[in-house]
Amino acid sequence: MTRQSNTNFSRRTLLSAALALGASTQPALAQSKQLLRISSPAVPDDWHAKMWTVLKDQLDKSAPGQFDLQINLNASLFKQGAEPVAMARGNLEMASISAFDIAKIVPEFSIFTAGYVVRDPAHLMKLFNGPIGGDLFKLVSEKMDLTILSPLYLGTRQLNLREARKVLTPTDLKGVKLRMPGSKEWLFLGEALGATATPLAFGEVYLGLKTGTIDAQDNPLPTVRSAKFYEVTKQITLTSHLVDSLFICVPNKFWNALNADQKTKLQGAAQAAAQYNNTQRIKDEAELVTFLKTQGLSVTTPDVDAFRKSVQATYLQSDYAKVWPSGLLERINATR
Ligand code: KDO
Repeated sequence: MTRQSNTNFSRRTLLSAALALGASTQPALAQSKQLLRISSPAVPDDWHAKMWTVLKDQLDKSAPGQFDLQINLNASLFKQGAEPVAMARGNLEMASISAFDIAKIVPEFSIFTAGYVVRDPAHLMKLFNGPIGGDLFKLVSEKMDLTILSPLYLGTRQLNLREARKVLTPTDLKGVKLRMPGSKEWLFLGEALGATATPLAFGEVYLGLKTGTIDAQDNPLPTVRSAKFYEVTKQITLTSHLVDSLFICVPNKFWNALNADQKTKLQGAAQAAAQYNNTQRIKDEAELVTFLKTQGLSVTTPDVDAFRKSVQATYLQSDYAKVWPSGLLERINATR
């Protein structure tokens, strides 16, 4: 009886000591680290998913113990396109958002959702790392409350068809159910290519192609490989219709709460991640035609000039072009 109560006493003592310790050390530790949740729809094997580990590793070295960085891929934390709202609500600290996500709130940005505007990855990086990017990123900060830490090259989008088909000009895509991500800016691009654009989240594309609910999808070749779309399609048509970008960004509130040293280190890590992604992706794009052929796909070259003329005319006649800042297209074209 006595032993028993002694044991009870010592257990209670231990328990309260442990609770006291926990209460004093754990929150203190948690408070000293900035929570940095990242969400991306990318599959783990894609470069713009792997780049988050590059960012994390660099930050662990340059600012050890200062960030609690959590990487969530496959849209497991937020669905594709929901990241800006999640950041505005304080539920997410970092994402790589697209020009299409931005154009919903900053219509001027829709110039980068238009087919055949940006020429190649070097042009893209020059545009966004120069004065054009500077002006537009300022608008993003004002209208979306987001700070862009680095642009990155997502790749050049190509058509990927479930069944082999002769595709030379946009008219050859008439009636083709082309999957696009779910926003009107994306659907417009699909229609401008001559297809019947159908919205579908990235995570559902593989199954859509396999079962035939869609006839085609468009993505850069590295994504065709990493998401294994080549397993459920028969043709790649090299339209090169969009030199696509993403933007690594954080909410202004989060950014402004960092000290100057943390800002420098986080931006440096974001730029290193983007650089890693760009290098790997460009290398991959040069090699993947061969890989895709070995997987049994036919890789065809359409009349790219016919696509370019038709897509550019469609954009120039659209409401999108009406809100492009005057002279911006000319400045983009003149950037070499
Ligand atoms: C896609 O859904 O086709 C797309 O390529 C759109 C991009 O903006 C981006 O969201 C990307 O998917 C994902 O990161 C998956 O690679």
